[in-house]
Amino acid sequence: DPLALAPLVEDLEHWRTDDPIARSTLRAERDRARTDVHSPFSGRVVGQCIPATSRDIDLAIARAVAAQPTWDALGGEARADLLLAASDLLEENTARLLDLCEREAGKSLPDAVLEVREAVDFLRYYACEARMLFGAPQPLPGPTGETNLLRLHGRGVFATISPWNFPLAIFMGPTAAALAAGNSVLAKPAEQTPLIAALAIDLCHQAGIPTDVLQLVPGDGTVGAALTSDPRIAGVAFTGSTGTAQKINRSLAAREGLIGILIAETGGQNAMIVDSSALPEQVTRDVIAAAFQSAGQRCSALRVLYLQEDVADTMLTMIKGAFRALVVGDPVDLATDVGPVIDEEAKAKLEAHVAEMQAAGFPVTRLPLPEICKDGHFVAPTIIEIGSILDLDEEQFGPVLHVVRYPVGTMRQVIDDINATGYGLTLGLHSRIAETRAFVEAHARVGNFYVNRNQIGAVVGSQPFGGEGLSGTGPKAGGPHYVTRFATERVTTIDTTAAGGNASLLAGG
Ligand code: UN1
Repeated sequence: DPLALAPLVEDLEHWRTDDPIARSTLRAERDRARTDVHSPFSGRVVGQCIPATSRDIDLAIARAVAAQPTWDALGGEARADLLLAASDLLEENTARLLDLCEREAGKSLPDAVLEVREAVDFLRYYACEARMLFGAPQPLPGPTGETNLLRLHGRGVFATISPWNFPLAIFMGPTAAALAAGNSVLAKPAEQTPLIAALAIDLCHQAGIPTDVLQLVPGDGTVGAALTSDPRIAGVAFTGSTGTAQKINRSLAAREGLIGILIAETGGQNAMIVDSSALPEQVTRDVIAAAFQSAGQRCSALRVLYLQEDVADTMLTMIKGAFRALVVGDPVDLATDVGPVIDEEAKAKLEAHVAEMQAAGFPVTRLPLPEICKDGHFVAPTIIEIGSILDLDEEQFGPVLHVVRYPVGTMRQVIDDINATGYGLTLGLHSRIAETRAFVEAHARVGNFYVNRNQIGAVVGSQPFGGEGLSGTGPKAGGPHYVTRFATERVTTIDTTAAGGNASLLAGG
């Protein structure tokens, strides 16, 4: 497939080597290392990827280090212009991006549309931040006879390591933020979704972002490990599992050299609490969306639904009715609600969980899978009734919803149990009682609290997204404190009395 293959192969070419003999050896090596990228729906080959070798990574870092000071010195205005140009090009190429999102990541069309929208929004939001925060220095108050100026600068080279479940939005988001702040970036897409990432990087280069400032480094976990253990990397922005974030943290800490920073957005064990004042139709709609949209493959997705005991039967009957109407199938088909999960490993893990819960005696309801699903990595949407969130040991990243019934008057216990998981990403509440809302808001340790709506689909700029505890380091993506975390602060203090009291002479420029 030339569409999917071209950008990746061509893009990698230019940072290999200028020596023709070494080049042909590398080309041969590289051809041997080619890996196929498969569709999660059909298993067919969508394109190919050539993973970065350790030599590629070494060269890429050297180039990124050399290019960074010029990029930083360009200033926020100029960087914003380039990021905005990139956002326009992404938007113009929506059709190509949607196509890859569906075929490479198995996303449904509505999900793919939102994905492209979010990537464009991230670029524009961080461009505006670059303009506001990385322009003129900020004067700070001080004693008479002194001028103090605060400037923000890039930290150096950032590695952005992104997940397959948002192969464009969360690939572009942290990358755009790091660029906005004046860093050069080595962007490592998820091993399963390098093709859409390659196209996005190509579009950024076409928009004028220099090729040494932004480089694609595709590959598996060994590529990520090579990046995070390199002492020239100033920071890592990672989205993925809590376990991998902990590994990256150790890898950064073990290096001799820069004290690197980690910005991590990780997993969740997200709950929704529904009391007897909630509207059943609204609850049904929001539960179905939050648990099963994107085949449950969002870190924001609903995993454990807490239903107040006295309304639980009614609610569950309605939810199961809507659940049975879900269409599982080809993500390209407009009627499809639930597509495949990303790969065989993800499927096996989810199936093992369902089997284990069944064996433990928890009631399990599953949808039958239609014939069209036979070649793909499909997991039948599943509802499992359990006793408490603490019956679960880890996040299940797929279309599996757990349901708990809680007695009236035990809200404190419910919140304590949710907090006891150690995660703190999203929490939903369906209640029309203001005191209940205030109580949950005061006691739940979560990053994003959603009341009387579903808990997925955070909007850039309006709902900055990210968790606490095991769910991540913050700051929240798409929020006002994000870009500054990618920057260092420098303060210039000038004694204006020593210079004859002429503050303007020194402070200018
Ligand atoms: C993720 O799944 O890695 O709000 C996080 C949402 C998305 C979640 C992204 N922004 O549903």
